[in-house]
Amino acid sequence: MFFYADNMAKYAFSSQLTDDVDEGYAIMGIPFDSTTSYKSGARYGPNAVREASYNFEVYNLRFDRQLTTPNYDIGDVQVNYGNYQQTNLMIKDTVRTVLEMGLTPIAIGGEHTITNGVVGAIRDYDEDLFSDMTIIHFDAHFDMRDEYLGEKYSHASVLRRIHELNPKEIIQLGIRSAEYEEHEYVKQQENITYYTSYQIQDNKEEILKQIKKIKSPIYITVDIDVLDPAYAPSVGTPASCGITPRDLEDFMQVLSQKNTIGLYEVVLSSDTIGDSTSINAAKVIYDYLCLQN
Ligand SMILES: [Mn+2]
Repeated sequence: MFFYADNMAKYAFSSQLTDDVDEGYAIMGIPFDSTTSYKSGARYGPNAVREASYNFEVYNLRFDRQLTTPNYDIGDVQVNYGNYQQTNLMIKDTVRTVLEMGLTPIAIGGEHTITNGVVGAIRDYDEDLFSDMTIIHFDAHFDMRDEYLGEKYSHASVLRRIHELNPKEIIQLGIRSAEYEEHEYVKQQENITYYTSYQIQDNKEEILKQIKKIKSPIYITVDIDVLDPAYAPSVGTPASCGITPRDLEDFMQVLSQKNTIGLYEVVLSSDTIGDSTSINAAKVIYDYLCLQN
């Protein structure tokens, strides 16, 4: 069932979900922030992204596509602030319902911790699919700490928890900030590959070629702090020397050729209209949907 609070604000290009819908994309906000350690406010992300989407054209010039891909903004998942476990259950239930309807989930956060719920729902729904899945993770950080500030389910350990669920592979893109131990952990794992933002700046074409070779279904998770703070300053833990929105466009173009099971985006935005973080975050979803057309 949907645990959601209806939200008057909808993603600009979305339609009303009706009972006869059995394909397309379900957009949901997950306005949860609880473990954010530096700059909090990720709960405002979903609405900031929706608001920014109103500025976009139906026609996407870069990709020469119209955004006619069916998508439905189902509102916000009900969250229990300060209670990760409870929130996680409500996310899992909502995502499972979406999957059972034949829809692909697109979740807008909210802090990164809740990707556990979205990915966990996919695993519960189809374990074989999950064990064959490649997770594509855009982030300035590995998020691979065993725990952070004594918390196992923290934004800084979310990919570690997902790795423990045994997906086929995790590919991390745009990394440029880490704890020594988590870097050691990542290097020891055969099914984790990472590319720093510096490698992307120097060798983007080569890395895109590697991504093109992926055969398995993919799940995409984007922490918008993968972008340089020049393009996305309103994030929980900003880190210099990030990639550009153009780089992200190029990756989305290649990823659109793959069988995508879901997309999750972590955003933190100010409530100012025209905030660059919200515009660049909304554009990821816009490009993704245009490219599915
Ligand atoms: Mn991050």
